[in-house]
Parts: sequence; structure tokens; C-alpha cells
Amino acid sequence: MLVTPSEIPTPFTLYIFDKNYSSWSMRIYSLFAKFRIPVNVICYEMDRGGPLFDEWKQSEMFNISTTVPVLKDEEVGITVNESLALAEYIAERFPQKHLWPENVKLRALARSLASEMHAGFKYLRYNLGFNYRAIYTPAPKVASSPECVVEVRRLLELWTKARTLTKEVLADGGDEGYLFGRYSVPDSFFWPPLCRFRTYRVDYEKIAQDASIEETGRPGKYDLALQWIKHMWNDDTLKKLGKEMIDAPQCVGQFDNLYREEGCVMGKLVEHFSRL
Ligand SMILES: N[C@@H](CCC(=O)N[C@@H](CS)C(=O)NCC(=O)O)C(=O)O
Repeated sequence: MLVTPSEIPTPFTLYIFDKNYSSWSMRIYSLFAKFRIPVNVICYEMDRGGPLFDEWKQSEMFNISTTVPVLKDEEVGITVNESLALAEYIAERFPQKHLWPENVKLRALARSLASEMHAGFKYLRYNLGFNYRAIYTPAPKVASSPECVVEVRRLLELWTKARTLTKEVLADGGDEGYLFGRYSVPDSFFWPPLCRFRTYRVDYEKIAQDASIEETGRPGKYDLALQWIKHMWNDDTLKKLGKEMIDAPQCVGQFDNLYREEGCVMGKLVEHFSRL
């Protein structure tokens, strides 16, 4: 296992898989980073043939959950698994940090969005596997398949709905450009799809424009979602985490070069890069 101890003493230890490949891990790791909560990190690996996978299967955590992320809190004496449950747990442990929006309407919508991401978007999850540092050229067919377009349109709808309500509720101030104003749990949950868009060159701007024209006869309906995407790519903490993912030691052959047989070459990023 790769252990990264927190510089500040903390009761929390987060068990994750490879930063570059494990989107579920990065959802929660990014919450700790964005909300500046010190955490020790223990990293195993997803590669079935790798030594850190065997170590994971033999670890005490594997008896608690066969999937990561898992969080151990030594102060309370509890171990929690399932990323949505972890997000709720961290929010409860640090109520003053407001991991969920403070406004009741925004909080309700934020919970719906995080739950929908948690349970859905299976096409993107299975066909556009998370691989932060990879970029395919040209875009593989999956990036423009009808199933992909349906899920991207749904994401654009959700992000637009969130930003529209946020602008209305926070009209007098407090909107920092994240989905619900200040950074909150759904921003972390929807960050991995943005990385998948980049890896597989999903042309979300064209999908947004086509959807808008089809639905309203003109472009622009999803502009708030597109603005949020730009805002996320400019987030300094996420950029820093991106660099950690690029530099993560594991390279898992089975997750790389997925679309080689259709002539797509997988390049690797060496530094932060926002989009196509
Ligand atoms: N619903 C779980 C899913 C977590 C999940 O599927 N994690 C992957 C890593 S990204 C995993 O642990 N897979 C087990 C394996 O690959 O053996 C959660 O929200 O935490």
C-alpha cells in the first residue's frame, strides 16, 4: 500500500485505489482537499494482477467493504463505506464547513443530483472508463454514440437546473460559480464526468448546442452548464489534484489503450490541461 500521512494529526484515514483510475476515490479525496480536512491516505490498486490489489484483498478493510473509498474515523471509532454515505458523514462531522448548500431548496436539489450521479450514468461509467491522464486521438466512437449523447444531455440539464436555481436563490450574493454557489458535494461528484469528457474527447459543447436548438430553436439553453464546466477546470485545488493523478505511480494496462483496435491512440498528459 502507498501511505500518504497527513501533515496535521487527524483521526481520518481514507482508503482508495489508484488516483488516476478510481473516480469513486477521487470524489471523496477531492472533498477532503477542497474543504481542507486533514486526512491520511492509504492507496491500493485496481489492477487484478498487481501486488497492491492482493494487499488490498488481505487488508482488514476488505472485510468491511470490497470497494473503495472507505473512511476510518479513529475519534468516533467507525469505518464508513459507499461514497455518498462518506460525503454525508464528513458533512455531519464538520457542520460548520457546509459540505451541502445552506439553503434548503439548494440542498434538496444538491442531494438529488448527487444521488442521480451515484446511481446512474452507467454508459459513461462503463464505456468511458475513468483515466485522468489519458487523451484519445481521434475520439473513439463511444464519445458520440446515441447512448453517450443521452447521458451527456442529462448531465447538461442537471447542471443547468442547479446553476439556474442557484442564481435565483443567491441573487443577493454568495454565488462563487460552483453548482450550488459555494463548492459542495455535487461538484466533487460531477467532476469525474468532466475528466471523462476530456479523455474521450466528448464534444459536449456541440451536444449542448444541438440539444438547445432542438428544444428551443436557438443555442444557449445550456450556457450556464458550460460556464460551470469552465469554472471547474480553473479550480486551483482540482488542478493540484489533477497533477497528483497525472503523477500517480500506477499504470494499469487493462484500462489504457481501450480503443486501439478502432485506430485511436491514447496520449498521456504531463501537466494540467483543461480541455480538447
Ligand atoms: N457504490 C460504491 C462504488 C465504489 C466502487 O465501485 N469502487 C471501485 C473503485 S473505483 C472498486 O472499489 N471496485 C472494486 C474492484 O475493482 O475490485 C461507492 O460509492 O463507493
